Order: sequence, then structure tokens, then C-alpha cells
Amino acid sequence: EEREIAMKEAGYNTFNLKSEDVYIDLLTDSGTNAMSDSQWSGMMIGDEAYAGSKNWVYLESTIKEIFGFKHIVPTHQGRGAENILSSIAIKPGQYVAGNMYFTTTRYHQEKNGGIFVDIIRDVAHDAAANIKFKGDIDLNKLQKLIDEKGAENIAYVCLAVTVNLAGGQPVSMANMRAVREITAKHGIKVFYDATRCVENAYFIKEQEEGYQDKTIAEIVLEMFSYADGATMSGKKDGIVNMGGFLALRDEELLQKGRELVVVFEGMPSYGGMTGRDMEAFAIGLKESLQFEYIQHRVLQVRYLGDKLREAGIPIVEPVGGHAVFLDARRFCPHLTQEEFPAQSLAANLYLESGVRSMERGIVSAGRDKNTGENHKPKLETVRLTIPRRVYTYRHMDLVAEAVISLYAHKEDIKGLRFV
Ligand code: P70
Repeated sequence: EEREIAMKEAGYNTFNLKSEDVYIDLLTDSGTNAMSDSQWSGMMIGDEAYAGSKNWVYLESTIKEIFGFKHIVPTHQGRGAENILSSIAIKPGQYVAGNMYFTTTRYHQEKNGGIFVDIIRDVAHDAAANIKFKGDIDLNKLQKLIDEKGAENIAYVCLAVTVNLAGGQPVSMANMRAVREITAKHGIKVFYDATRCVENAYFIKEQEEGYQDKTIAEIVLEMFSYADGATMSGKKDGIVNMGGFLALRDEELLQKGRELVVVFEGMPSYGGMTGRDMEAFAIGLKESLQFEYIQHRVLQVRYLGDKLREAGIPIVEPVGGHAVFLDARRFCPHLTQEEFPAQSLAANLYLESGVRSMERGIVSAGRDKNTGENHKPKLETVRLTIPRRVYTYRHMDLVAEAVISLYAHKEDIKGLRFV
């Protein structure tokens, strides 16, 4: 009864719930990580100087070492870096090609006059297709875009590792290398969204030929050797609650980026983070590269996915790095997309169990600016996102039981309408 009241008050929108009304919180893996004892002790040595904090010196050198980039601009979180990159690297009217979109990333690209083009392989839009490296860029689509629009009209390629909205799907090293080769021929820059890059590296080690004997650190370094720069939300694979950065090779872009960070984020030696945040971020990045950590992370997510699949629950295949996505189209075949099946499924999962999840479908996709019509994405999903180092396998059992028991009476899930 309490959950019914809470969900109604939240307008059947899981974002509007109070966290104290939530039992197991799988809304996101962003900033919800548990920090280690080392990170907490790092918090105690915060150097809160306005400029030149020693924690910045440490964070900067750590990022340079891990990713191999020459220049780092700190930001308060990922979207701060996206704002700066989009402002300095896009001329109005230019195309920005990406392997599917992410909401904040695409917003900043479009706000700066960019025209987003999705060049992910088609199969990434098919929830049921169980194939490796589903996040790969379709090289033919990339080549076609260059041939049709001209290299000078493409601002850059934005390559996300992993692809969040496709289900946390990784990109293969072979694909990153090939994208580099094609773009280099035409002088087009490539910027990565590094947000979940360590999870991506784990998949490469596990599944791509020739990488089994490499360390996660070696794989990450090779991945970014094919990029001109990157934006990162530290709130995911940085294992912190807040933080981010923009990495660059180009001096000219760096100069422009440093000018903008001052007005949007803070000085180029903190960018919206406190000294203690920067210390914890640097330590978190190092910890994320430990094989035992990242293996546990990815396998815990997969454990939940396996349990659901075995019970016949329709999920996005294969299970990605950060979440299990319920396929709301197959879960609620009695609802049309305009009845917001994923939104309703997320609300009903909360009512069933107190588990909070996130809609990733027609509501998240937003509306056409000009016509006001809903964008209708092919993927209509509910994301069960696992925070890092927070929950146990027993919690995963409970989540699986909740989904399975809801599935047994799925016909009761009603559609929603906007009021
Ligand atoms: C999520 C979060 C953030 C994110 C991301 C990728 C691949 C950049 C960012 C931005 C938080 C979120 C954001 C918008 C709507 C819902 C949820 N993803 N790139 O839960 O980073 O949040 O630090 O600005 O996934 O997936 P930041």
C-alpha cells in the first residue's frame, strides 16, 4: 500500500520517487558506486587550493598514464566535458556521427549546431540478437557518410565504449582500429565517450582474439591510442560519486577548452571537483583496472541476466557491462508504444517489489522539436542498472524473483498517458 501511494505521487515516473521509498535502487550505476577504503582515505588528504591543488596534479598524471592523452581538462561530470567538446569541435551545420546516441551527448552536439547521425551496426537496434561486440560502428555507414557529405562537413566521430542505450554493448578493438584508419585518411577526428571504457576492455579481454593475455590496463591504453580525445563521466568506471574530464591531443583545442572550462566548470585545475573528489577519482580509476574488480563487476551483471533468461524473461541480448535491460516490447506485447510500455513496466516493478529501474524507450527519446511528435525508438527497454561494489549476489536473486513474479501476471500491466 505504501508503494502504491509513493508511485502515484511520483506520477508513475521512477525518477520522482524518494530514495528512502526504494528497497533496491537500480535506477542507475552513475555516481551510485561504493568507494573503497583507499578512496575514503584519499578524501582526507584533499588540497582545496583554488589553483594548482596537489590532488589535481595526481589526477592529471593518472589520467595521462591510463589513457595516453597529452592534455586533460577536468569537469564536474561527463556532460560538462560534452558541453565543452561540442562547443569547441563542432561548426553549425556539421555532422556528428556516433554509435547510437546518448541523451546528454546528443543534446550538446545539437545545441552547438551539429546534426547527429547514427552509424551503429543495424543489429544493435534488435533487442533479441545475441552477437558479440554489438556496439561496433558500421564501417559502410561511416564511409557512405563521408562520401555523401564530404569529410569537411563531419565535425568528428563520437565513439562510445560501451554503448549505454544499446544495452551496455561493447565495441571491438578491431572496429576501433578500422574507424581510426578510415577517419585518418580523411582527416576526421575521433572522440570517445570513455564513460564505461573499463567494462569495454573486459569484454575485449574475454572475447576478442589475441587479447586474453593482455592486462586490462594494456587494453584500455590501446583503445584510446585510436582516439584524438575523449569525454568521461567518472561517475561510472571512475568508481566515484562525482567527477569527469575531457582529454585532448590537440593544443589549439586545449586552449579553447581551457577558456570555456573557466566559465562553465571552474579553474582548469579543478573543473568543478573538490580536491578530495579528485583524489578519490584518481584512486578509483586505478582500482577499476584491477582484473578481479572488473571481472566481478561484469559477471555480477551477467548473473542477473542469466537468471532472467533461464526463467524465459525477454531481455536485451547479450547482457552488457552495466545493466540488464528488460525488453518491454516482448514483456508487454498487449501495449502499443504510445502507451509507454517501458515506463509502465518500470512503475509496476516498483509496485511489485520496491526495486527501482529506469525507462529507456519512447519517454527517454523525447519529442521532435518542430512537430512535437514523440520520437519512436526501436528499443523500448527497462534498465536494471547495477551500482558498483554496492549489492551482493543475493540482492540479484531478489531482483530476479521480483521480475519473474511480475512476468507471471504481466497482462495486469496497464498503459500510461501523459496528463
Ligand atoms: C546513466 C547516466 C550518463 C552518461 C552516459 C554516457 C554513455 C555520458 C553520460 C553523462 C546518467 C543519466 C544521464 C541522462 C539521463 C539519465 C541518466 N549516464 N555518456 O544513468 O555523464 O551523468 O556524468 O554527466 O551513460 O546512464 P554524466
